Amino acid sequence: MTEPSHSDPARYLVTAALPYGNGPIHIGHIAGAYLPADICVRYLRLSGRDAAFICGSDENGVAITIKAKQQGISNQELIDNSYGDAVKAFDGLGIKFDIYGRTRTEKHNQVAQEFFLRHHEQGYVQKRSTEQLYCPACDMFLPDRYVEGTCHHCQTPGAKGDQCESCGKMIDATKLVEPRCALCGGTPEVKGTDHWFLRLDSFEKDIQAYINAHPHFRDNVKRFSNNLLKQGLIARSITRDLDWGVPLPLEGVAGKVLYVWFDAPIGYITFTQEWAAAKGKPALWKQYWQEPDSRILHFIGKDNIVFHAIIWPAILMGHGDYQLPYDIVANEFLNIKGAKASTSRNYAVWVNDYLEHFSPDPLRYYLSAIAPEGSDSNFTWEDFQLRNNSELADTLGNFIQRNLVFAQKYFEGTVPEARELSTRAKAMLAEITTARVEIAALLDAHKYKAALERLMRFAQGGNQFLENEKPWTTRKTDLDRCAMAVHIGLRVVEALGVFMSPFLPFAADKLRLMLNLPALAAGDWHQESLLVAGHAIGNPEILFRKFEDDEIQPHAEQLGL
Ligand code: B3M
Ligand code: ZN
Repeated sequence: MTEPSHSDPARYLVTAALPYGNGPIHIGHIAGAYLPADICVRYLRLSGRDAAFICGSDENGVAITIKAKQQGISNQELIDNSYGDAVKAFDGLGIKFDIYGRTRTEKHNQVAQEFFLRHHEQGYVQKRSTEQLYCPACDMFLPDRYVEGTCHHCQTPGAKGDQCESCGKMIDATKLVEPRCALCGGTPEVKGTDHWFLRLDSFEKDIQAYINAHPHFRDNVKRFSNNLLKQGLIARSITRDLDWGVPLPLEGVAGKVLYVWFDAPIGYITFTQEWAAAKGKPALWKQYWQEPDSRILHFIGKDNIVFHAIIWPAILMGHGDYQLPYDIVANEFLNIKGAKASTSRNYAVWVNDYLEHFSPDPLRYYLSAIAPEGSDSNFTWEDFQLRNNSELADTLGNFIQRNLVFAQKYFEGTVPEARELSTRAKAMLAEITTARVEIAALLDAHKYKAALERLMRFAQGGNQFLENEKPWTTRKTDLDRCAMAVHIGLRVVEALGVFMSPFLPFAADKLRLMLNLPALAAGDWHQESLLVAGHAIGNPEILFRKFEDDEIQPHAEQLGL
């Protein structure tokens, strides 16, 4: 294992976990992976770094076939519906991938099969005969979590085939007493079938070295990975008996496909290739994946840690031509009103429902403010309303508004001249520089919640400055002093517009128009102020409005509980 380079890389490849194509996107998904990834990419670009942002839908696997059957539609219909919902949700929230691909393509099959064959040739996968529960009525081998029965350790009935909730022990599904198919209630039988196992044990030392060489991983990733490594890695089956997946590229294996968690992360590569091809530079993807001066960042929810920190690096190592992920940014869960979100119980806040009633920035703000970075966090509609009204509208929006209106009303819509700076004004200008540096450091460290807090502290400092300088008073007593205060206030507004743009891109764009400044471009994080005395500003508009109780109430009630 070579040590990763910590010097500034030539380019970044940022991915967000591929949403599973069996249902709509809810705000837990957004807080867990997509929003922090989007903020990261927006910030990287704004600070002058090159970043490709890759995502797409994960469309193989048994869970899709089961959900489609339950809904009485075809697998294809289900994944098409999910794809449409996801594209709309991400677009509406301003989460802007460079590509949003799909894993059900011939191209992806080829990329995934090439990975499998590499591993196969080098002896990293091994064929083994196994015994599994097969449901004759459903005509399928049952995944462990679709079998129920009495636990063979503690005799508690109603145990699922992977783990017993009563005694906590791992269950061998074929040993369940009186097993039942969770799909049809029928009695499954034990049947022999061959599978191909990825020899994770042969990568154990290298994976441990990899984790050790990345001390910047978040604690949850390190803890989880080290824990698994301590128990020892064992070979895992990477094939399934199913007709919905990437066909196993070997002779005489009809009906076998790759396990979805083997092909899904390879989707990151497939989509990068498709993105590069669409740009007319078909070899460009290699720079991002294969050259050591690139940095690969994966944003995921905590339930995906094992796949990204252990299995995926093993898949990449076994292939040999690829860089390993530089960082795996895993978030904890976002609960809804204290309870775990659940798609099957329809207990969630669906993004496209939200977008029918509200604009995207308030949700981006709130989900960043309560980001589940170090521990689970909690969404409630009441808190969403409160923080929107008191922080976004009052602290941030009102400060911006006051300065712009003042300039419009008393300085003919131009930036007034600051002839002589008060001590407070000098301190405020210094704070612009300090905030810029500190927010950047937090964003570079993927501490999005703290970065937003720092930004809000900066806005509060601006409010305080105005309160102290009282331009509404000095307007009548000392016009030069008043002009100076408004000048500095507008400089703070301008800086806020830059700092908030990764979090609140829609409002930031609007603010640039209101300041009559060109749209933000790559590298502008470090831009010198463009607000020279005499610069004509545009028309001030309300950036963030408050939410009334009766707009919020119906949503809160709909969640019930
Ligand atoms: N589709 C997320 C999930 O279903 C999974 C992520 C794949 S990332 C390669 O939990
Ligand atoms: Zn069945």
